[in-house]
Amino acid sequence: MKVLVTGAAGSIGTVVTTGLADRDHEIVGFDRVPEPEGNAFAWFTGDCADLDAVRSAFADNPGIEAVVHLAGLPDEASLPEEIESHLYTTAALLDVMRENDVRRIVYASSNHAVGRTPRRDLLGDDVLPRPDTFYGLAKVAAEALLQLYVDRYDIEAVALRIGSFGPQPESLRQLSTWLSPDDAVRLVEAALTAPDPGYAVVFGISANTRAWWDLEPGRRLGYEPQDDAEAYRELVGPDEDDEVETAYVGGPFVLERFHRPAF
Ligand code: 15L
Repeated sequence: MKVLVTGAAGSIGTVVTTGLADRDHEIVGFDRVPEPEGNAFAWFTGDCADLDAVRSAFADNPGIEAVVHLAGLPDEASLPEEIESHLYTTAALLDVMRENDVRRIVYASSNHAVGRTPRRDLLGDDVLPRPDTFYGLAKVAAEALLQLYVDRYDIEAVALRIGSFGPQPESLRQLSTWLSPDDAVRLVEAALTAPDPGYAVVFGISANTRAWWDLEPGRRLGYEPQDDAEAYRELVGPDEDDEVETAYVGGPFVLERFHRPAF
């Protein structure tokens, strides 16, 4: 499948582009940073909040069949910055997908879309939006936009509410929320190739023994995670922040130090 991947130079983007290319997908990387040295696939340098840049990326790379949208601020910023980074980029991609008859988009949403939800047993894909930050709020808005385009047009969208992506879990909370690099590739490939997902929400975590989120909706799309954060439990020492980090889904993002004026 020929796939445009935004945020291709980022930490998750680097892993996902390499992993998808290894699985015989044809990658077009899209990022604000120039093509990295030694890059092995097509590259477009631009900002995906810029409609003209997105149009050029598609025009320069005919035959794109799907979009994986990973670009965006990874942390809290002002409301306008978050809205541009997550909502406007998604809107530009969706409109240009429609212009080019591209149907499938896989979106890197975040657990912070529901981050203010108090921790209880397993959360399913039906949990109501409850952002913990403007970052989480912009993810909610982008998810809603995807739903709107699926309902209105011939678009299929899978929103991945990613937990804590990284080489290994680094806190007690991350023993529950970790998404390993290999599972990230499995997750994105499943979301790209699942038949008829309509609009689907999937929590992006590995097969963690202490998972906070139900893996069943992902399994229904063909996502079979192989890693478990528990393998690293000896490396994660007790920390004074553990209690607050595990009280809410969004962990540290609920803390007062993340509060800021909207503008
Ligand atoms: C995210 O969505 C953030 O991009 C990342 O910085 C972490 O906070 C992660 O979630 C997490 O919840 O661990």
